[in-house]
Amino acid sequence: MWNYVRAWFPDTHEPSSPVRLPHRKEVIELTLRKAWMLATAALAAGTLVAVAPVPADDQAAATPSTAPNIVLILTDDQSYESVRQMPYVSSQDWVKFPNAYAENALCCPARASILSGQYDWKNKVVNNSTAQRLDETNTIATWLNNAGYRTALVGKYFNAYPFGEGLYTPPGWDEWHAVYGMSSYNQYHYTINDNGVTSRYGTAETDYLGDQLINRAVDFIDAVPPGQPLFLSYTPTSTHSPWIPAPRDVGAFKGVAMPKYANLNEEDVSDKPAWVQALPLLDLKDQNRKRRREWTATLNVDLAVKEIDAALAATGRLDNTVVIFMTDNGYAFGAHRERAKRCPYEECAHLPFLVRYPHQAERVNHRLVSIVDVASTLADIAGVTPTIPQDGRSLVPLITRQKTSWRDAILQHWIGSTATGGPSTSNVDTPIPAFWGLRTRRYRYVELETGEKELYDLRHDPFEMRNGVNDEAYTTVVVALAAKLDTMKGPDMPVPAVVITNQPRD
Ligand SMILES: [Ca+2]
Ligand SMILES: [Ca+2]
Repeated sequence: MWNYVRAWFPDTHEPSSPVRLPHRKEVIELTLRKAWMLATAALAAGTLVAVAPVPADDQAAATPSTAPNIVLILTDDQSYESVRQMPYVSSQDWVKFPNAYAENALCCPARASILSGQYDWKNKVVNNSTAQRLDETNTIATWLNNAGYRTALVGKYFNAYPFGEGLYTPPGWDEWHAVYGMSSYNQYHYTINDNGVTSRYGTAETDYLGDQLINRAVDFIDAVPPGQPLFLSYTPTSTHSPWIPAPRDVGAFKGVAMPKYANLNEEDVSDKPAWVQALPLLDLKDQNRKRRREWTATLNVDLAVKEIDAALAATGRLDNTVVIFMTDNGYAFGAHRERAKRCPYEECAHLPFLVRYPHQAERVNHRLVSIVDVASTLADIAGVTPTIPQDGRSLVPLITRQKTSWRDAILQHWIGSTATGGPSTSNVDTPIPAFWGLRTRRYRYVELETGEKELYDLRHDPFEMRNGVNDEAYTTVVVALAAKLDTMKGPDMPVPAVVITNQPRD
């Protein structure tokens, strides 16, 4: 993978220059392409006339909406610790949820759970080959759009979008700026669908995808009529392999030592399931190089948050906007010898999860948050009721310090995979058997389809080095967690069958 990346971009990213985050006007001037601007302006004009609830001339007479604006920053494969490397995000006051987890730590299932508020086996998106199963007519986009929100998706939708279906925009989205499939990870040489008009970009510095997405997000915010609440789903891909940073960020972490976590290349895996025991030791220098690239590529998302905030401030919306910053799944970078994601362990399932909410001071909330909570939370903020059953719960009571009961465990699930037949250089094709798991404040408990089980006491073993499922000291704990898992799974779980053939690289 590394050699592939280096060979593909032999010159663009060689120079080392100091980090400099330009003001958004500078970014716009640097990156906006005239042809794209003209096409979008024409489209936007037509679209606005068609869907704006109030004619432009009558806007002054309209009653301004008090519904909060909502910005969902959804990064891709971002490792938990890398958020600390984002200077602007780190400088903001957030309600921080340090115990947030994906149910299924993979792109499409995670994104479908965010859109639907349902577990993967309920919304039927159980891996990256099944995103077309999502009912796109019933998502946070349709709920908020029906409630009067002007909605936009800017970035990645699903890995295989548009599924061979052409230039379609899913229901509920007024503005649609979705990158096409696998091309979206490269940051150059990608195709993007702007409201039905596709553009193909090349290798010029101004083509850098992250900057192009920033421009689209800012343009969207600028164009929403005053008085109409907005919902922006900003879904960049620079934090995903092959971790291509913006030209201005290259070299930002040169010479910086990478963390040495205890579970990197876990030496004794005799306590682990067979799938982990089958993993070879990784080249940690290579893993560190990738982690450093991830940190560097993350800086463009940091810039995006800053520019989106600037646009919200310039349009008078900042004080009435909820911002959620999160990722769809984590990334292992060699923890337990795993290179990527989907694993049940912390590095795969643990999500950065930050909320900036009007009139709420910075603080930490340690409650257990699941990725399925996002949809109910956005609906609650918008004052609408989801029209499909929700597996998640609104986080608003936690954010606004209301007393409420809360869950004591997060459900985890993976449908299982064999070798995918993908590119031999793929770093995501580790075969991982199906499993169900729980994450409580203290424990992780996993049951695999192989019959293997795992228990980690995170209070004493935060790096999950010692599987204690057969330790007599934990017998009572295991019995209780097994019963809890049965309860949370429900009495019957018709997990949709999956035939995995040429699963899209994720
Ligand atoms: Ca992902
Ligand atoms: Ca071990």
